[in-house]
Amino acid sequence: APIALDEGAWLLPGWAAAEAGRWIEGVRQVVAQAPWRVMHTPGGKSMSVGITNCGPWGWVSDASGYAYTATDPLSGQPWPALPEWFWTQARAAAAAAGYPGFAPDACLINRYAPGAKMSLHRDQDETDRRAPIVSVSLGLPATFLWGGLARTDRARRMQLAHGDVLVWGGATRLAYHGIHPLKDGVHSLLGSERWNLTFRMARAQY
Ligand code: MD5
Ligand code: FE
Repeated sequence: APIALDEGAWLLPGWAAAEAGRWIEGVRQVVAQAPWRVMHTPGGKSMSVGITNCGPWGWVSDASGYAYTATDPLSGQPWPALPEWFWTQARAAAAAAGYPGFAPDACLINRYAPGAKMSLHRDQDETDRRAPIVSVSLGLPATFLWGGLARTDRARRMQLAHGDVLVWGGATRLAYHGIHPLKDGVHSLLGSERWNLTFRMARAQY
């Protein structure tokens, strides 16, 4: 059953764990077409996570800023298709959290190795912020940092484990959040890695 974290934010503990193999297979298919790459912040720093995308739109970051693009800048080809399994599962997770009709057109995939982190930020490159974001965590656990609508609001900490699914909507949709440097460890399916998939409605109307 979903656990309410905050106004509009829900945790579905272990929701994706039973079918982790299908999730992992889907990511491997995506990576075969659009390999993990390091992106750079507009400020010129390289991000510590490996990133790829699937679906009609993919999130990219470079010296000119953040954007959703229809093609992979590495290949010039469209981003790999969103596996049907991903789409139906993300839609079902959103519905379970009270957001029926979620129709993701973008899936950003992050790969964390030990030490990789994500600094405090907001996800605000999507056109229609009424749509939630669905986040699926696989592999090693991570400490998730989750603040308020202002960067200076005190951040709470929460452990995200393999298979956990989060749905961020409503008032939390634009909250600041981040991931602490990943602790070393070994996961039975992903070894020393953590993967996170975020399903977004980048351009579609919710
Ligand atoms: C991660 N990814 O674990 C996280 C999980 C990203 C990102 O932050 O942008 O790729 S997604 C957590 C999230 C999404 C939308 C809103 C909120 C959290 N929030 O309000 O806290 O790699
Ligand atoms: Fe984010």
